Amino acid sequence: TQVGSPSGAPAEPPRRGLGHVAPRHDVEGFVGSFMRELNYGQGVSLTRSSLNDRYLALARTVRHHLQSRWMAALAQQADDQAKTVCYLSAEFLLGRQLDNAILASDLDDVVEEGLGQLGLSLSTLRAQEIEPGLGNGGLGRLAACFIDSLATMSVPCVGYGIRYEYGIFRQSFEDGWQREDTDPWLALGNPWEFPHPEHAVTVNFGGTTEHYEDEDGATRTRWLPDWDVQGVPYNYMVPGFRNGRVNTLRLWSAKATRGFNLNSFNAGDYVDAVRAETFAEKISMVLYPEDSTPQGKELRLQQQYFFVACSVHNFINQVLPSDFDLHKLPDRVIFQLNDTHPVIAVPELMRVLVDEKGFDWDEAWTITQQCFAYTCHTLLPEALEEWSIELMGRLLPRHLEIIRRIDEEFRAEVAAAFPGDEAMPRRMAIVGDHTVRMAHLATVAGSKVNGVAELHSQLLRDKVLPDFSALWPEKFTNVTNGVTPRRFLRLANRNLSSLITEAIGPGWVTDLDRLRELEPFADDPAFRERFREVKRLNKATLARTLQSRNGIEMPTTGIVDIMVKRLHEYKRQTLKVLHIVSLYEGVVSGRLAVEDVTPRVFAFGAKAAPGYAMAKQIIGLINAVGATVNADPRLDGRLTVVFPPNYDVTLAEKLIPAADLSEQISLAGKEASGTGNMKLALNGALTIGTDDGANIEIRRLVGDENFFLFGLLEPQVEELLAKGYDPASYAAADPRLTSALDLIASGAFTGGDASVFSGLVDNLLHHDRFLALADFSAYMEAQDRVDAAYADPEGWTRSAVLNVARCGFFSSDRAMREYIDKIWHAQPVVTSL
Ligand code: 7GP
Repeated sequence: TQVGSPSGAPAEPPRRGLGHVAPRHDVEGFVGSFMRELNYGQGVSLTRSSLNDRYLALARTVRHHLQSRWMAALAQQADDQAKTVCYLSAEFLLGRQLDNAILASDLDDVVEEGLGQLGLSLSTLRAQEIEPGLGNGGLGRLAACFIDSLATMSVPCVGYGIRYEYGIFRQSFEDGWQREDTDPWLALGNPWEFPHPEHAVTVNFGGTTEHYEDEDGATRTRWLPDWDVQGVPYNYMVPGFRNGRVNTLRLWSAKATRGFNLNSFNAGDYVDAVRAETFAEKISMVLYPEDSTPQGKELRLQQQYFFVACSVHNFINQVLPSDFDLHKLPDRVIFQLNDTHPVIAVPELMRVLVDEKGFDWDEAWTITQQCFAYTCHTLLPEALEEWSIELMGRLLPRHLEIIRRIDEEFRAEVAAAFPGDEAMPRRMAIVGDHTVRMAHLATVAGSKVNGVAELHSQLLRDKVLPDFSALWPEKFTNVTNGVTPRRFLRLANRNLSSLITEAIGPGWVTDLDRLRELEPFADDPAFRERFREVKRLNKATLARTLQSRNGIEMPTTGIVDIMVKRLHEYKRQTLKVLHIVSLYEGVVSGRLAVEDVTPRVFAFGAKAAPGYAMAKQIIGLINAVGATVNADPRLDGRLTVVFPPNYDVTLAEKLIPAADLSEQISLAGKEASGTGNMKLALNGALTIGTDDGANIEIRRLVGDENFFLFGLLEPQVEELLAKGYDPASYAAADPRLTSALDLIASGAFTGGDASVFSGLVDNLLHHDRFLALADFSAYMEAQDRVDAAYADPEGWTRSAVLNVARCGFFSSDRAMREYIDKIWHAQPVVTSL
C-alpha cells in the first residue's frame, strides 16, 4: 500500500509494510510514549516539566493514535477514487481538541490510568489547551460539527479554511463594558497541526489580463498579476468516532513569496526589508469579528480569494492524481460553499479550467455548475455580501471578467425564460448597481441552494431569492442544521451520557435517533430522580467553573435560565433584560411579593462585534442590571444575573449541561436556524422560544406541552410592519413594560446617571427594529408558565427527559445524511483497520 503524505501527494515509496508503526493501545504503551514525548519531544524530565510541557506531551501521545489511522485513510482514499466533499468555509470553530481526540481513539481509560501512574491529572492538563477560536458563532461551529459527522460516517471530506494567527477576540468587561483583546492562540505551541511548507501554493492578485492566440488559433486569456503570496497548508486531523477514519482539515496560512529584501536590509532599512512579509502575512492574520453583518473591506476579499485559490489548486493539482481527467471532476468532488464567503471559488474554478487547463468556456461552465452547492445562513438583507466592481476589478481582474460573462449569459437565459419582463433580468443580475452580488453568483453556479431550517429555506425561496426559485424551483432545498452528539452530549455532559447509556446502551452516540428509547423512562420516578441528580451535579460543576474562571458566585438552586449566542438586536437579549428588570421592579415597588418570585439564575454569554455600538450598549445594560440586582438585599438572593466574559466553545460545554431553561427568543423570521437551541434541548433544557428557525422543528418534535411558545408569528410580523409599528403604544399598554423602561431610563442601574442608557431606551421606544416591545407581554406570560411548570419538579423533569428523547433528529449525522442524499451524492468508504 502506498502511504500518501497528508497534503495529498505521496512523498516517496515506503520501504516496507504499511510504512508506519501503530502505537500501542495500553497503559504501559501510553506511559512509555508520553515519557518519550516529554523527554525527547519537549526536552524535559517529568519533575522539571511545566504544565505546558505535560499538556503538549499528552497531546502528541494521543495524536499518534489518530495519525496512524489518518495515513491509512488517505492511502485508501487515493485507491478508492471516492467522491470527496470539499467543505469551503472561512470559519471553523473547533473547540478544544484533546478530549475529542481521546474519545475518538477510545483512550479514555488508558489516559486516566497512565497519567495517574505518573501522578498527573487529566483535568489539570486539559485545562491548558487554548481552543482555536477560528470562527464567530453558529456558522463556524456548524462547519466543525459537520466535519466531525462526516469523519464518523466515513465520508471522505476535506475542510478548507484559514489558519488565522489571531482568532475571535478575547472579551473582558471593564465597568461592565466590553473590551476586546487579541487572541494569540498559537503562542504556547499547537500540537494539533502539521505544516507542509513544501506544498505551498502561490496566490496571485492585481494586475491586468491579456488576450492571445494559442497554437490552434483560438483566443485565450491570461492573467498578468502584479503581486502574489504563498499559502502554506496546515493540516489538522478530523477523527471519526472510533471507526478508524480520520479526515483532514486543511487551513491556509499566508507567507510572503520572496522573503526579505536584502538590498534594503543592507542599506540599513530593516522595516522596509520586511515590508513584503508583513504585507503578505496580514492576509491570514486575523478573523473578522463581524457575525451576520460583513463589512466590504478589501482585506476580507483578499482572505476569501486567498483560501479559496489555495484550496481549489490543492484539490485539483495535489489531491487528484496527476493524470486525472478533469471532465470527470463532478464525480470526484463537490465544493460546498458555506455561505457566500467562499463564492469567489466559482470564477476561480472557471479560470483554472479555461485559462490553465485549456477547456472551452461552455464545457468548463457545465463542469463548474456540477461542482458547487451553496448554503445560505442568514435572512438579514444586510448580511448578503456584495463587492464593489472597482475593488473586484483591481484585486481580481480576470475573475471580474469571468463573472461578467457568467452574468451576461445568465441574463440572456432569464430574458428568454421570462419574455417581456425587463425588470426580472435586472433584479436577478449578478453584476448590478456597481457591485457583484455574491449570493446571486452562488445561486446561479450552485447545483443546489439550501437554507438551514424549514422556515428559513421557505423564506429564502419566497423572500430572499424569489425570482431564482421561480426560474429553478428544483434547485432549492432544505437541510435543517444539526450538532455533533460527540462533543455536545457525550463529552460535554458525561453525567447524562452515562445515565443514557445505562438505560439504552451506548449506540446513541452514532445513532442519535435511538434516544427515542428513553421515552418510557420519562414516566419512571427513579429515573427522573437520577436525571435531576445529573442536573444538580452539572450546576455544581458550572458554579465551580465560574468561580475559578471569573470569581463569579452562582447559586445552584432554582431555574438556571440560559441565553448564550452572539449579541445581536434580532436575537433580542434586550427582551430578556426587560424580563429581569420587570421582576426586579416588581419586587422593589411592592407589586410582587419576593416569596412569589421563583429563584432563577440568568446566565448570559455573548460577544458583540467591536464595531456594533448598540450591541455593546446592550452588554453594558446586562452587566449594569446584573450588578444592581445581584446586590439588592430586597430580592433575598432569588434573582442572580451571571455574565461570564468571553463565551466560547469551552464555556458552552459547561453552561449547556447545567441549563434548565433555554432562551430562543429571536424575532420570528430572523434567526435562520440556531444550533444552541438544539444543544440545550438535547441536554434536557426546556425551551422558551418564538416560532422561528429550528425552534419550530424542536417544538414539533418535543411536543407543545414540553415547550414554551410565545410571540408574533412571521406573517404577523410582516403584517404589523406593513401597517406601521409603533413601539411606544406597546409600552403604554403594559404597565410592567412602562415601569421597566422608566427604571432603566431613570439611571437606577447606573448610579443615577440617566444619560447612559437613554439612547438604548429611545431606540426601543421609537424604532425597535426587531419588535421587542411588541412581544414583551406575551413573553412575560410565557415566563409565568415556566414558573408554574417548574413548581412541579416531577412534571418538569418528565418534560426535560422527553426533550432529550425526542431531539435525536438534531444530530449533525442526520444533517450530513441529508446533504449526501439531496446535494452531494457522495458515498462513505469502508476503512479497513
Ligand atoms: C448563523 C445563523 O445566524 C444561525 O441561525 C444558524 O444556526 C447558523 O448560522 C448555522 O447555520 N449565521 C452566522 O453565523 C453567520 O455568520 C452570516 O451568518 C452569513
